Amino acid sequence: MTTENLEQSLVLIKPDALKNSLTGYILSQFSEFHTGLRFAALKVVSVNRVLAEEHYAEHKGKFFFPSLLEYIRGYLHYPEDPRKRRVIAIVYQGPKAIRSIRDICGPTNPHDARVQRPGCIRALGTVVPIKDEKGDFIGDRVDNLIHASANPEDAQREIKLWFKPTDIPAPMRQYPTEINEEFYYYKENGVFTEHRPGSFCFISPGDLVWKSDLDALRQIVSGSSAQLTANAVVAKYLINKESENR
Ligand code: 3AN
Repeated sequence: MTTENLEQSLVLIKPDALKNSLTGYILSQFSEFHTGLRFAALKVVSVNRVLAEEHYAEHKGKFFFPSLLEYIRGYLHYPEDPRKRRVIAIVYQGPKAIRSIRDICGPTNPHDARVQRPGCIRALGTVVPIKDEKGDFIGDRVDNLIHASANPEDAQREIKLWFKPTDIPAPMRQYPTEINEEFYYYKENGVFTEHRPGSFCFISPGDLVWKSDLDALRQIVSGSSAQLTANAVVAKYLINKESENR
């Protein structure tokens, strides 16, 4: 089978799944033996604020957004222990990967999952009431153990958001890359081509980067409108950098 027949999907094993020791169960549900899926990339991530906000950008402004950020960042399941605030991020590759992974996960809401697809992964999830500052109920938080890309466009956006090209073996990379020729620095939601006090260099000449990231960076530094925000490009370079973690 050529790579054109193969889809990729981003899966996140979320903090509630780690807390309940469901990692092995989830990985066996996706096992290549049953599904034909293969690992293209995998890493343990302490989710920084920028990455959480970019991953869930479509939900910004909804009542559950602040709670969703705290959830994916592990603060809800591990309020006392930063060492345990992690997700496992995986790129799977395989035939019809997006549909087959979503089927194994089941519906977004665990209550629906238990009724509609007993035995799916999310049937093991929970629904938790969210209260406002006065203690009044404002809606539910959905702790559904796992994230899986919903369609090919989301998969591409999410894989490029969480992973650098060099996190994925070259024969498995599905999106265009380019060799960068500039120094790019980041500080407080902005990118620059010269060092400024307090900034850090996130890519250097010779680094292999996603072409779409480089297109966006060139547009951002020249002041024109870009397809991606600086934060959407930089989020993956902040992963597991302690100082950027809150
Ligand atoms: P899915 O994860 O099934 O693709 P999305 O992308 O609509 O679902 O939602 C992303 C995450 O946002 C969900 N996994 C869930 O944690 C949370 N979420 C979505 N819709 C709601 C809702 N109506 N109430 C509370 N949380 C929600």
